[in-house]
Parts: sequence; C-alpha cells; structure tokens
Amino acid sequence: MAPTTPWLEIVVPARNEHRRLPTGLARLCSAAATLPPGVAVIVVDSASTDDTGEIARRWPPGDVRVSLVRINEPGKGAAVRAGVLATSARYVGFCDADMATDPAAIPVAVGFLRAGYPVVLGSRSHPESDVEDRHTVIRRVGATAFRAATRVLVPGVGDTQCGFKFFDGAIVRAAAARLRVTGFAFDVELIARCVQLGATPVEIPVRWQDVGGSTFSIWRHSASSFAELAVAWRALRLRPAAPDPLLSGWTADPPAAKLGRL
Ligand SMILES: Nc1nc2c(ncn2[C@@H]2O[C@H](COP(=O)(O)OP(=O)(O)O)[C@@H](O)[C@H]2O)c(=O)[nH]1
Ligand SMILES: [Mg+2]
Repeated sequence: MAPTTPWLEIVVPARNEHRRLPTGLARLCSAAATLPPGVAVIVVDSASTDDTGEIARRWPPGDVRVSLVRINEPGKGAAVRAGVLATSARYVGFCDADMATDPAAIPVAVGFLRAGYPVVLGSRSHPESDVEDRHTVIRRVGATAFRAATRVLVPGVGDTQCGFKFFDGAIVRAAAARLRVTGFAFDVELIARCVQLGATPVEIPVRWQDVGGSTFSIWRHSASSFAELAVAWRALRLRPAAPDPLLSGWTADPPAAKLGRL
C-alpha cells in the first residue's frame, strides 16, 4: 500500500480529454510507479462536457493514487493553479493529459529536485531533447514569436510552454497562490514568480511527440496568450514576491545543471 501522505503529487489539467486521458493516465501512472511509493496524481477537470472527470474518478486503485478536483473556471492556468493549491507534498509537478512529453523523464526531474534544484522544466529546446513536432507552420511561427516575447519575463528559459514541470512544493504553492494568468500562458508567470521567490530554473531534456487532439486553438488562444503575457508583466510588477529563504533549502544557483545533466 502507498503511504497516505504522498511525497510527490502530479497535477494533470484536463478539459474534454475523454479520448486522450485514459492512455495518458496509464502512461503517467506506470512511469510514476517506478518511483518509491507515495506518488499521487490529481486530475483537474474544468467543466468538461464529456466524461473526463468520470475517467479520473473511476480510475482503479493501484500503486499511484488518482484523484479528481473539479472547478468551474475555464483555462489551463486556472486548472493547474487549483491543482497545485490542493497539494501538500514535498514535490509537485504537472503534466498535460496527452503525455506529449514522455513521462519517463519524471525520475530524472525527481533526481534534480532531490539534489536541491527547486524548479525543473522539461524543455524542447534543450540540445539533448528528442522532439517530433507535427504542428502546423502557422503554430510554429506563433510559438517562435511567443518565445521571443517571454524573454522579457523569464530571461534564459528556452521553453516555457512544455507541459512538463516539477517543483519544490513550497515554492510552487507560493507562486501559484499569486498567479493571475488563467490561460495557456500561465507557465510564464508561474516560472517568473518562482524566480522572484529566489529559485533558479533548470531545463532538462525530454522526448516530446505531438499528440493529435490539442485543446489549443490558434484562432481562439493565440491573441489571448499574448495578452496574458501583458497581464503577467503587470501582475509581477504590482504584486512581486520577495525571496523567501524560509520556504526551502534549495540550491539557489545551479550553473552546473543548466544543461540538465546530473
Ligand atoms: N482543466 C482544464 N484543462 C485544460 C484547459 N485547457 C487546456 N487544458 C489542458 O491543458 C493541457 C494542454 O495540452 P494540449 O491540449 O495538448 O495543448 P498543446 O499541447 O499546447 O497543443 C491538456 O491536458 C488540456 O486538457 C481548461 O480550460 N481546463
Ligand atoms: Mg499537447
């Protein structure tokens, strides 16, 4: 039996993921089961019109406990925020329901957390990443422009949008509590807030394979994602967080790990 208090909780935001969630959760749970017992998954469903929530609620008990949080507010950022704030574990991560990032990287991310690195980001721009990108040209152009815009808020981070991030739990809960951006650009604000709290992010290589059925619509979400960067910029200036050395005993400056090797 898994211990009642998990040491690692993984949040999976999911909206209308009836098709991708069963495979995604199965892959996530089997990767998590390779870790020491005490890993739990929290699926956050916001107002799906399919049975996404039921898939999570009826997930069979196993080595990795799966639970469901339901919220009404739409947006990936709102879902991850709610999931993170529902955690109490020492370490907290989040992954997309499609598991486009191979969850085999989870033990690597955990290795970095255990070594004292508080913010571990899966990165498709890492030179050792293996990326199979089938996105349309227009989405790729948009992503390049978005990446350039993120540099103002999180200089030095090559990929803010990979749906695979792991954190010291205390830091990410403090950052999520202040989060203003509720949509797809929330990652940028979340990372910037962790940096404000005194953490230095490290990017690790991932295997990333596009999975069809994306919930991101170029027409509906592109403009709002850029607008969200402006919201984040304003919010970070109006409500900055002072570095808090009491949050954790993390490694504040890990230059040796910049390339994601341990
Ligand atoms: N709960 C919740 N999850 C969302 C919402 N929008 C997107 N997501 C989830 O966020 C993740 C985004 O990944 P995906 O749709 O694959 O987008 P892409 O990889 O950027 O094309 C998926 O797990 C989605 O189900 C939302 O409004 N609510
Ligand atoms: Mg995806």
